Amino acid sequence: MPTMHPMLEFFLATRKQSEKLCAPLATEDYVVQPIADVSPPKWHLGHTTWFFEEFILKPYVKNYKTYHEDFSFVFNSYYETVGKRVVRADRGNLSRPTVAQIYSYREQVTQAISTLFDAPITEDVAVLLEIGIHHEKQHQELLLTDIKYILGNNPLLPSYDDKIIEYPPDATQTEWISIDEGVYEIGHKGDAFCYDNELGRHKVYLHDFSIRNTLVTNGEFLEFINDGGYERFDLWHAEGWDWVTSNNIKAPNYWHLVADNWQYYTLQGLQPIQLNVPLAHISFYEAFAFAQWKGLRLPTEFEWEVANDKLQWGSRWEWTESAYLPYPNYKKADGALGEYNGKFMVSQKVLRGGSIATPNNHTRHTYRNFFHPQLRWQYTGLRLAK
Ligand code: AVJ
Ligand code: FE
Repeated sequence: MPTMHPMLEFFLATRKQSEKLCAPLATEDYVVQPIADVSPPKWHLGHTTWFFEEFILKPYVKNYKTYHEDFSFVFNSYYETVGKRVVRADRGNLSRPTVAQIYSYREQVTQAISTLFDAPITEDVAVLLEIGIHHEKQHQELLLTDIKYILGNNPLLPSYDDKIIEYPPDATQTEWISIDEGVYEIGHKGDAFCYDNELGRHKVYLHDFSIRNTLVTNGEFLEFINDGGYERFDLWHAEGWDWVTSNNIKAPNYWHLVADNWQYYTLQGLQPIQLNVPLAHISFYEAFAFAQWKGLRLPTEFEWEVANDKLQWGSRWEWTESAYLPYPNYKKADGALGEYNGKFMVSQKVLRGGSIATPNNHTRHTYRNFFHPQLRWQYTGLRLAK
């Protein structure tokens, strides 16, 4: 029997994993969109499929028959190059196409991509396939965090799956790592896959700094809460303080005060908070205010990348002090895929690391995640620097 092409194997495993993440869901869970940032699980399943259909099957397969003419309108996320689309906040109104239709769409597209491997695949197709697979992996993280938001905002706080460990304790003792001033190289090196926003390796000068090897824990953040951190305007940015007061923020997302004790919604349902585990679900504003309260600061994305091999990381996306900007030699790709990352390089913060929701081998020490500062439905935490 001939062995399977490694890229086909990677593709099929990735397709399967998205469906596995949805296996614990009831049909009703697939449909709702509690806030605009959270997409219905069925939309993720369709959108990741559309990506392969739009960017590979339509342009490269002669006589490919599109699954449904409306699906580009329904599942295009933000590609102006491709055309009109459902506004993001309306994704929860898509009771049609049905979940069953979307699974059948997945099947047709998975099959059509597999068929491409009957002949040697071209370099163009290989490049697009690699992006498509990594794209689906990014959506697997969003799928899980969106599922958590959907179930965690259902008044019954249902559990999703008992096996996921969302709050793994750090394996090491807390220490401060000192790094000497100097000129360091930043950015991706080598032939392995990375996104365009990591490219353009370049030099950055850093002053002497220290960075903690471990993440800030729930216990440490609880001290901030108990010390009135959410009531002290002096710790916050003006924007952050407006956010706290207008949204009546008193704790990280998913924290509930139950009979004077803090509990949090987890994928296993409501549980008492554990103190010695990395904090999650905070905004950039909260990360900053906490560091202010400590008399310390957040690392920049460059400090994080340079110190990376001495850090315990990977369970949380870590807010950095860095704005999400292009590297000096950043080049946008031509066409629709130029819209993938580049057009978001304004008004967002860089997060480094990864999270318990990140698929295996998906992140790396040069990976740049990015979100607006008020968002906290991802597994966002923080690390201190000075
Ligand atoms: C890198 C997580 C900010 O959520 O838009 C998904 C990932 N890019 N489809 C996002 C992404 C294209 C992206 N983040
Ligand atoms: Fe996407």
